[in-house]
Amino acid sequence: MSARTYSAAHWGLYEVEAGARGQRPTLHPWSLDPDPSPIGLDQLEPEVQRLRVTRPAVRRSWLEQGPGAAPRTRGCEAFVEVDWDVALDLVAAELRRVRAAFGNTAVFGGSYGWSSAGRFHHAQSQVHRFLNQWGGYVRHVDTYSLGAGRALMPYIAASMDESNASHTSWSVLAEHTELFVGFGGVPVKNGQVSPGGPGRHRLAEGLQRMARAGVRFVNISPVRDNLVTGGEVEWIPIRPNTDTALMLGLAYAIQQDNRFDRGFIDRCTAGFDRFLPYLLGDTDGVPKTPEWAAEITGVPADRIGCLAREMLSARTMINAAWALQRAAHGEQPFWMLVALSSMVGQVGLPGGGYGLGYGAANTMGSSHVHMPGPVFPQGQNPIPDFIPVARIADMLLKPGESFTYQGGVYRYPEIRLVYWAGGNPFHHHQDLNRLTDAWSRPETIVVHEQYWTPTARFADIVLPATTSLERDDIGFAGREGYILAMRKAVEPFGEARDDYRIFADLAARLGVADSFTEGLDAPGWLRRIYAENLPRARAVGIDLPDFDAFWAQGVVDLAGHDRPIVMHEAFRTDPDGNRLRTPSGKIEIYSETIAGFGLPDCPGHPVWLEPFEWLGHEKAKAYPLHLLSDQPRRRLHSQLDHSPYSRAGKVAGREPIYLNPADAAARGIADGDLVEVFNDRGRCLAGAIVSDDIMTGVIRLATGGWYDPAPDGLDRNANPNSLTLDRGTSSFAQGCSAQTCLADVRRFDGVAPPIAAYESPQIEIQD
Ligand SMILES: Nc1nc2c(c(=O)[nH]1)N[C@H]1C(S)=C(S)[C@@H](COP(=O)(O)OP(=O)(O)OC[C@H]3O[C@@H](n4cnc5c(=O)[nH]c(N)nc54)[C@H](O)[C@@H]3O)O[C@H]1N2
Ligand SMILES: Nc1nc2c(c(=O)[nH]1)N[C@H]1C(S)=C(S)[C@@H](COP(=O)(O)OP(=O)(O)OC[C@H]3O[C@@H](n4cnc5c(=O)[nH]c(N)nc54)[C@H](O)[C@@H]3O)O[C@H]1N2
Ligand SMILES: [Mo]
Repeated sequence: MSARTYSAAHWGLYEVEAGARGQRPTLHPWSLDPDPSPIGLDQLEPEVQRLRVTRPAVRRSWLEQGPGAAPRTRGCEAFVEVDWDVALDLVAAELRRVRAAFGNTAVFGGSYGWSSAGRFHHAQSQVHRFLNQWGGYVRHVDTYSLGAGRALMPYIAASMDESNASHTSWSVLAEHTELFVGFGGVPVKNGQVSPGGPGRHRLAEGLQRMARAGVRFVNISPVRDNLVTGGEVEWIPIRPNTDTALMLGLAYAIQQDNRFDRGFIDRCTAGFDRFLPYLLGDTDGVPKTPEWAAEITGVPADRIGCLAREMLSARTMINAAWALQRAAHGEQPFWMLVALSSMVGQVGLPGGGYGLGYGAANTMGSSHVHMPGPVFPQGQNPIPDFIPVARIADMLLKPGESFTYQGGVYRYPEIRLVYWAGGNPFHHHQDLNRLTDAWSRPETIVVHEQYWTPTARFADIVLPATTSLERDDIGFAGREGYILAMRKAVEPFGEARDDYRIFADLAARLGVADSFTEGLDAPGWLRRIYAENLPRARAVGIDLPDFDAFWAQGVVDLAGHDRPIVMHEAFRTDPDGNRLRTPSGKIEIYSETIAGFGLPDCPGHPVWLEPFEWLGHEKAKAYPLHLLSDQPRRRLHSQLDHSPYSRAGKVAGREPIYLNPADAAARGIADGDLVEVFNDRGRCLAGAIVSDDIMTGVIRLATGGWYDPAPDGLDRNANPNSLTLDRGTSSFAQGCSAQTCLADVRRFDGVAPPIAAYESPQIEIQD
């Protein structure tokens, strides 16, 4: 067998076996990974490469008539291929023009997206560093993943970065937990992924080990199949977006129980007595009893009361999926979860307390050491303007208007040029019809892409980027227990170039080459960022080999440094000596700071607020199904949707939509039918899977099907964001509310329209 080299993707590490003469290499999962993901093993297949962007391409009207020409034809007009020098000259000239006329605040470079694994060729870091050296840009804050959570949690207990890195290890849960209560399950499909690349996939085994140890599982969720342990799991269906009400009902029952002990509350939390009158109904006349919660959530009151008692009498871990906070008032379920588990009183004990995202990625529950990794420095952005990431359409549609964020009031800048590298907003943003409208406002849109994604098609200038298999890099991910020499496995496709080289060439044209490159080429940067990490690793007790030894070795396995952890253990032991980084140093059940912002949609303690739309809403009469758009099992977001592995999961040629037999029967829909999902925001097609694993009144369509709008507005493919709501979680965090969406489904009886998204756009040769 020939020597293998390594590469990484967000869904795992690969051993790359060189092909025989002229043949492409074969990707094998890392041999030490006990449960590798199949996602991406086929990425070198011709079916995948077929959709690569081969050469720089410019939208015809833009090329012929200049910036701002016919912006509404974006997404449907032909592209003209040009030479690299022509393309780079056009981009440089346009950046210069926009800056001279409108300043750097007219450039949006937020460029949200996961791009690919690798610490140096990280597209967002590349674009941000480039724009920073050139005078700055309008940036984004927070993420689509955790918009509400990231803004809220530093006030309540710990930042999401700190929390993600410090979840109690699976081994501790197996040993100590007696009852695991999951809001939104613990989906093993999501554990395939971690940002930068999982080393050993541990989620399925973590759950199975707990089941074998006799842990009792309760899954409070609109779907059943997102918590599979190999053992018994009690499923409690709940109306989507009502978890906060259920948690309040549980808290009420706990407060009434004579075993409720205020010891932990008094020692380790702040503000319980400001919250209690609300819980009891003294402030609003509505006691948050189990009966009250049952009415809202659909969960029987006696089951709520009973579960509260069970929580008090067992070592209990209470977990919430991140999806709960990607919804209207998404701050509340996370805040209330922390309040509820504080009342149970086991925070900081082995196997007890709360989890925010077991099952959101492979990261949570790791026992691997917390080592900082190599970073490509982004430099300083002199421009103060920003948006909460999911407010992009608002920004483009409402220049000059104000928005609120974490108690401040800010203004949307007027954007003339959008620069995107490593993301797919026509996958990830809500209400794509609204985004299409907003996207027609800027004069120029530049996109670096590997594939002809919907966002590439909606650009004016598309520059072809290499994939991680086409370049050397350093692989690393937080608490994944390795550092990896990612070796180039194949030559770049067509004329694709590394994002770094593209930006270095642009920087040269704009007179900022020296500050962008600091005189280093890509191999020089790999050595530098690796070397800069050595002392940081040493500070946490890890002696890494020097760069040459590392590069020759391929993989440095850090599993020898494993040490299981218990979240908040030190804090619980000595809350004064180990203060949290909240204003009070304690868990804040009431936050003076947030209360001080005076926001009715995010007051000073957790509350139940009606979602913008839900099954209890008037609007449910017209659109009686709640649409959940969860993460796809066969992809990472939209990446590789055109791959054979992703397409093997399609039904009627589209992404599957799950619906309950009763909802299907009422609509004459059978398993395997092509269906149309619709509401007053949009329409898309999908393939029906009729299943008892989803409660009545709820439908589920995973994200990532490549958006394919027909002229009449129908998304011929199946992107749920054709229908979702584009509204901030609250005036506090402004996170995305993707999971707050009513819709309906009907059988599609016409001739199924062909999907254009899996074909390259029309490309012309310059004449
Ligand atoms: N309705 C709904 N919408 C959602 C969600 C939801 O739950 N429901 N979830 C949201 C969440 S949590 C997230 S994180 C977002 C994800 O949204 P994105 O991160 O935007 O999705 P990806 O498909 O990963 O897009 C990454 C893009 O980068 C490109 N790329 C990869 N490597 C490179 C590179 O080296 N250089 C360049 N130039 N490009 C590269 C890929 O081809 C791909 O098109 O979606 C959000 N959208
Ligand atoms: N295979 C794969 N894995 C991924 C990703 C991917 O694209 N593909 N994306 C990664 C990314 S970027 C992120 S941010 C994480 C996201 O991680 P999560 O947000 O946790 O993942 P989701 O799959 O969107 O949702 C988890 C579960 O929450 C349930 N749910 C939704 N709304 C509600 C509700 O109101 N109440 C209750 N009780 N349950 C609800 C859904 O049914 C779903 O099963 O996943 C990561 N993992
Ligand atoms: Mo995410």
